[in-house]
Amino acid sequence: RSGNGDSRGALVVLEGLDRCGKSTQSGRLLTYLKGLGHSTELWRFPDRTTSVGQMISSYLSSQSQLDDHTVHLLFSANRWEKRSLMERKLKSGTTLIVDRYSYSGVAFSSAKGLDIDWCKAPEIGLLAPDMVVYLNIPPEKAAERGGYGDERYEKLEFQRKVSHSYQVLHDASWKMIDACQPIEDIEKQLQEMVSDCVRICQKGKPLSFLWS
Ligand code: 2DT
Ligand code: MG
Repeated sequence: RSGNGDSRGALVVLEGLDRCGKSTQSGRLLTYLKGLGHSTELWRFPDRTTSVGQMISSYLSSQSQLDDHTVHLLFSANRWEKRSLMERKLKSGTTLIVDRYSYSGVAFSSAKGLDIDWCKAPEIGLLAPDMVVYLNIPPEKAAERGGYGDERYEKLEFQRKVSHSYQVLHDASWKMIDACQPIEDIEKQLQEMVSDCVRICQKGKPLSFLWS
């Protein structure tokens, strides 16, 4: 089912606070789509395997200090360095499930006080997702889930600000899922949403670009 004619893969982005269940759900969604015979890959940003990604990773683990604007641009550069591969994969019929994307970039940096339009600017021209799913959880509930790790942003106080930024950033096209539900319920809802999206992309929906 891949690589035929105009049929392309879907770009599906999962967003949400730390500990909202993105990684669990994106893994399950990958298994589901592969099981249906769709060529599918799971990506995540930041992609810590590149040299830019290693700078980001060292910043997040507080092994290095960077100006807020600088690290914002590194996160964006980390998406730009994957852009052409992303386009090739989608055009060859592979669906990409992406755990965090430009919305995390804007939500986390604007939560630090950076101007939202300044934050959005370097994302212009990246591929726009065909679907954004927001796993919605109150920051307090997320914090109760087995605790955060000890990376830079994993603090309740900051996650409250990020939650607010996501509320400012989201639009009517985002699919909202109540992330406090049982894992299997979330999984089912996600499967339904994504199946529709994959079908529409297979039928030749054109790729679009941020911010749209
Ligand atoms: P993970 O916990 O998902 O590895 O993310 N972040 C992420 C940003 O500040 N800007 C971005 O552009 C992206 C993609 C969210 C590590 C942290 O990095 C934040 C949490
Ligand atoms: Mg994290």
